[in-house]
Amino acid sequence: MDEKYLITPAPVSAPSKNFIGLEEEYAGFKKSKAVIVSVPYDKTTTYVHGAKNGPRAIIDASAYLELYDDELNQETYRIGIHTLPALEVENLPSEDMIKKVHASCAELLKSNKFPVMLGGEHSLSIGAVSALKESYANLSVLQLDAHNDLKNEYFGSRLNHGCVGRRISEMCPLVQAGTRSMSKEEKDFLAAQANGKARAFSVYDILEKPMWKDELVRNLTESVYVTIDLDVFDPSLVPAVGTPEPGGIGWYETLDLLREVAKDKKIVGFDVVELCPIEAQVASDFLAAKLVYRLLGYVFTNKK
Ligand SMILES: [Mn+2]
Repeated sequence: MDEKYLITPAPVSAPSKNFIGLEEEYAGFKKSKAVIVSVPYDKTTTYVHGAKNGPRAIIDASAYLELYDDELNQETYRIGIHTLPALEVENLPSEDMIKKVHASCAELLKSNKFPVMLGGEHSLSIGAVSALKESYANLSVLQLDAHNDLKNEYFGSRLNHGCVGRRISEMCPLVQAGTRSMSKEEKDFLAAQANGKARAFSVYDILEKPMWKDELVRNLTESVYVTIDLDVFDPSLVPAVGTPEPGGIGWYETLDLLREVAKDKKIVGFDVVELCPIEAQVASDFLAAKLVYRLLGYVFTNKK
């Protein structure tokens, strides 16, 4: 075969530094309601490395999204979406990365901005949640993830991506969905939480309990931070993650859940994490970008 057919074509235009390629009119900080914070970090990754390239890939892919959202019949970008330069965290120890995320998030909340964090590995959520907790006393967290991440310590660190759920549950109520992989320690921790701070709706609940979504929403408080580990999706849909798990949920199921939560609760920020881009496999990057834009749409529907 002619060699040229084996080469991935380069994108036709240079990628924008702004999410969804927005022009300054809608991307300036002052007028923007939402702000994108990139956290290119993957120091505690345990399987496939490369999540530090996730934020860049999401922003690059977002340039190819339609500005008009055909599900919501609205042009969500009109709320203003500012894209900050990526946080300089790549070589920091986890605790310093988390401190930087906390500071950035707290700063945005002070300016009345809606924070959207792009990962990077999941531990960044600890910094975001701790900042939001200072502004919203009645905060709870919805975690979409294949993994419960409830280990007290993993590979010698309490701030490993496998511990993020556990750390969040120490700050506020935690509700998980789409989980399908845990250790015995995590199982025991969850079982001891009958009236406690962590609740998981596994893929088995989703498959077997028709009312799982209502129950999930009831377990959330009024203000909700959403953290989406992209491995919650089935790996046939999103193969570009560091720790793929078979049997994940689909695009429409995920949107149904997020739409419902956005309708009933006040979503006060979210993150999309663990994208570990695979060269020439842009479907994962594009899904992540579209998910960010759609979720912003749900949050700001009729609130333009
Ligand atoms: Mn995960």
